[in-house]
Amino acid sequence: MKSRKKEPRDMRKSTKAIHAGEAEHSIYGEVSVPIFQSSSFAFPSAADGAARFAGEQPGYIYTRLGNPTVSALEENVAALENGYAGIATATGMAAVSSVFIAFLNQGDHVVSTNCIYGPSRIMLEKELVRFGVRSTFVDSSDLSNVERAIRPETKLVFVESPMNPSMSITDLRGAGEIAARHKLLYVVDNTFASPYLQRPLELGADIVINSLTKFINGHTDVVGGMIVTRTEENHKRLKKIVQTFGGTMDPHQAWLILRGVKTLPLRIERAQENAMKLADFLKSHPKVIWVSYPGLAEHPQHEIAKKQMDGFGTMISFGVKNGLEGGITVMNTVELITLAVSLGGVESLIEHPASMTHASLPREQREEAGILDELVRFSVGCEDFEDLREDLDQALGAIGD
Ligand code: LCS
Repeated sequence: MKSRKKEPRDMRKSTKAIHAGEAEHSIYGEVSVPIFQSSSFAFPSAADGAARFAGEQPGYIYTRLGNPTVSALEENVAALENGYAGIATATGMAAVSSVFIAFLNQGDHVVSTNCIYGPSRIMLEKELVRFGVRSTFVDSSDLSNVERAIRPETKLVFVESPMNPSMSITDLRGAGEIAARHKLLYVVDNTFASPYLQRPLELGADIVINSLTKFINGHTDVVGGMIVTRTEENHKRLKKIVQTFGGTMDPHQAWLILRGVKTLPLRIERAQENAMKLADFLKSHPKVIWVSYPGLAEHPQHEIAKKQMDGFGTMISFGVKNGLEGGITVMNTVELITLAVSLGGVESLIEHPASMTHASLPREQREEAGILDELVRFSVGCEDFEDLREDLDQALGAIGD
């Protein structure tokens, strides 16, 4: 293959999604990055082996420590996020746990968004507390709550925006300014937007996490995670932790995700167009009480979303009449739209956070985070808008008056 003049970092984002990470030089001129399905890599000599272990010579050693197919995906997502480098992990949760393990010590304190993916909150609140790490959960859509929660022992600020599942937005640059003023590590979970729509590292984040299971892979067939840092120092620390604790990615998994990421821009553009039209449709539906979609002018953080995102995304939350019962009716009545957790795939999925993804949280915490019984979470896919509208309409029609 001819070497390209343009570095991936200098490409525009759709070009990055397709080309970043592809091998610059290949033996056979293969266009698709191959699956290097090998757990170990031979050294030309004992001296080369020693030099690779010492980090003095490039080259692979062992797949838990690094693999060419996995590296290609890491380069791709790091380019999309405009970061220093990426570290692929087995799942999104492996990315979240690796960041906490790498940077939190006994006695440290975390300030986190209160409306985050349920297991991320459980990790902080129930597991890391065993190691002496305390956390405070606040509504970070109001930055004064973040500022007020900071203590002398605070080490890290953890933000998810848009929030899962309320779709509230945090001013990412503003949160970054607070973190920087207090010299705190600022970590953003970018899963709900993806780097195609939002790049937290450009807004002051030190570290960005993505569950690749969602938009980046986009086909609801693989799990995976990625950590991208702004600095080499944080990258090195995290790399050591991920390699040592072992939550690394398999090459076949990486190859499938590389295949998915190439169409990230196309998928998001299409699904986002559907989402805007469906949010308008839901807003005027008699069985719907409220709709939370950042693209609606009445969304409380619509202006911030406009400023920090390149589009409003494909996730909609809405409240239906008759509370829990109404939500269950919708979920049992949809035909085309699939009742399943997860999000960001080509197919539309619907779920009920209070009884599914966020059921592990006590009711009081759920309600404080806006996760009401009536809340239905809708991941809009790439189907035809009219088919989705008809399906939603018949399912909402089944809710009693
Ligand atoms: N961060 C966010 C914001 C997520 O939504 C999820 C998964 C994760 C991290 C963890 O990623 P995983 O380990 O599953 O790759 N969210 C899910 C959800 O809302 N429904 O099903 C999974």
